[in-house]
Amino acid sequence: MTTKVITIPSTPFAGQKPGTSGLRKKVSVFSQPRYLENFVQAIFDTLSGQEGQTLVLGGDGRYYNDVAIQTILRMAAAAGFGRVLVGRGGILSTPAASAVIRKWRAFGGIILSASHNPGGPDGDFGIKYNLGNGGPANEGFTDAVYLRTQSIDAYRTVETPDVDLGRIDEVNIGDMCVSIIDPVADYAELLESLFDFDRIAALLARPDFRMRFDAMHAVTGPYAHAILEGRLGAPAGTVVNGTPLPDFGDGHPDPNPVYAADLVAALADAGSGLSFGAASDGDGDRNMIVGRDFVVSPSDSLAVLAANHALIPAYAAGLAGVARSMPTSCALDRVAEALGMACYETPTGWKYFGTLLDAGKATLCGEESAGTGSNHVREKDGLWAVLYWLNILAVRGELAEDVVRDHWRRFGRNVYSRHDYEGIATAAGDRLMAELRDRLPRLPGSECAGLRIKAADDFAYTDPVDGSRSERQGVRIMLDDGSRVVFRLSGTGTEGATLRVYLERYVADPDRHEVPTQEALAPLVRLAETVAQIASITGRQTPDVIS
Ligand code: VG1
Ligand code: CO
Repeated sequence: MTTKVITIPSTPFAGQKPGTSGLRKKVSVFSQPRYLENFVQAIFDTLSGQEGQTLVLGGDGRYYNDVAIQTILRMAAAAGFGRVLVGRGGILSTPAASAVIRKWRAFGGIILSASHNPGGPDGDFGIKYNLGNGGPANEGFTDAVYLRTQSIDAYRTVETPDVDLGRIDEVNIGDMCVSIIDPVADYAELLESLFDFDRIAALLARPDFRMRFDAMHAVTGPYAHAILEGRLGAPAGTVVNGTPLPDFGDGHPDPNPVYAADLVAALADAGSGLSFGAASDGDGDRNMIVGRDFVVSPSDSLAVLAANHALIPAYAAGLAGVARSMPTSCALDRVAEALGMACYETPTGWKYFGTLLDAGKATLCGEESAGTGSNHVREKDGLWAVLYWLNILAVRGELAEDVVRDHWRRFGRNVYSRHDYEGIATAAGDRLMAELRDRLPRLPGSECAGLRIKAADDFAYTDPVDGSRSERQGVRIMLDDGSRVVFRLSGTGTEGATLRVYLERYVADPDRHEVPTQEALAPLVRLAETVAQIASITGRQTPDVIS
């Protein structure tokens, strides 16, 4: 059965430029006629050789997911794909989509998500394309898509009723088969192959160990229910907020101490009886790890995972190397040095880890923004990180806070924090960065807020595998004692600009490891303010989110 392809004339929209992780805009922008269609057509026009191939399609279930999926199914049929694997209900977490692409050797995938950004009619929507390796398309591809959106004059689709995505099934749109798959099964099977599920199950069965996983009303709910409470036998109720809602229950599905304050408070309350807490974000690729009255810094978490790799079945034979994004703390570098492993430093965003993972240069990767992952997929993976932690705790017989404190004793502590100034005027953000960049040549050797600056630059990266170059990836200010302040503008926001200030200071002395983070970093905060003139340029005295 063939269905007639129809060509609908269109004209370009300005600003369809993918950021750190795909194109993210307000729902009101995405739902304009032809907006989504133009972008999807630009992706398909940038591809070649997709005829008869398989596309993976799914999203985090946010508002507009259902509408967008039907549009993309029609356009995929018009573009000549042979098959689309779509998660039941249109659901696929970002790491699960990556796992499905890899397992079924798909040509690529489209993931609908704005990650941790709020959802609902007034919230955000997003879309990104992943390649056949399961990872986000590289900058070369996203630049080409953007270029195409600027000259697009039509999109192609077919006329067909909506596909019922509510049950596992196979239906045809013209010659293209739509396979509606269980969104959890392939992913759960993959995780089970990496970790010691028996030991984790034994830990979860102990009466003195109680865990809470907060799915934040976002996509990990069904995954966490199936894996933690299903396969691993954790008591019912371990997973909270486990039903994905289109507006995330009006919440902000960003697992940090501000937006996951309930979880942090529960773990700080001795009366709760909880010993371990975890959370994930809108699309399931981020993780938060919480001990008793102890929030594990994501940078520390990455370093702990690397240092304990020998305890995990999948990584016991050794890690090829590790990688972190530039603003992520250097705690990982200390582990790599001690264990004699290569450590790579990439720009912000998971797409830069893909070549290192594909080339077998890195096994574990991570970012300060609560994303960690490995070569099992090509995305960061929230539940993977949680299971990795549980596996460590099960083998070591310790709690998360003890594991981290022990890590600090062994490697020293990289005290770390990120300060976000959200929703500042775009012009103010641009001016702040431009003035900082202008000042760069004069900073080395100078003194600022009582601290001597050793070096300062704008981070640039040459991919060691494919030689591609990425410039202007963040201003770094380095001090003599290894402390750093990094400035960059977010590439995932949809309103104004968000300034991120990353602060790091190394503390070797074990007697000073318990110093409160913000207190230890106060001199660097003063330096950041002075050198970047944050208050006078942005009008903000304090950050909106401290993580
Ligand atoms: C942020 C994080 C970055 C992460 C990106 C996507 O980007 O800082 O580390 O890779 O979000 O994560 P930015 O440009 O806003 O700083 V997710 O979970 O939103 O896909
Ligand atoms: Co995310």
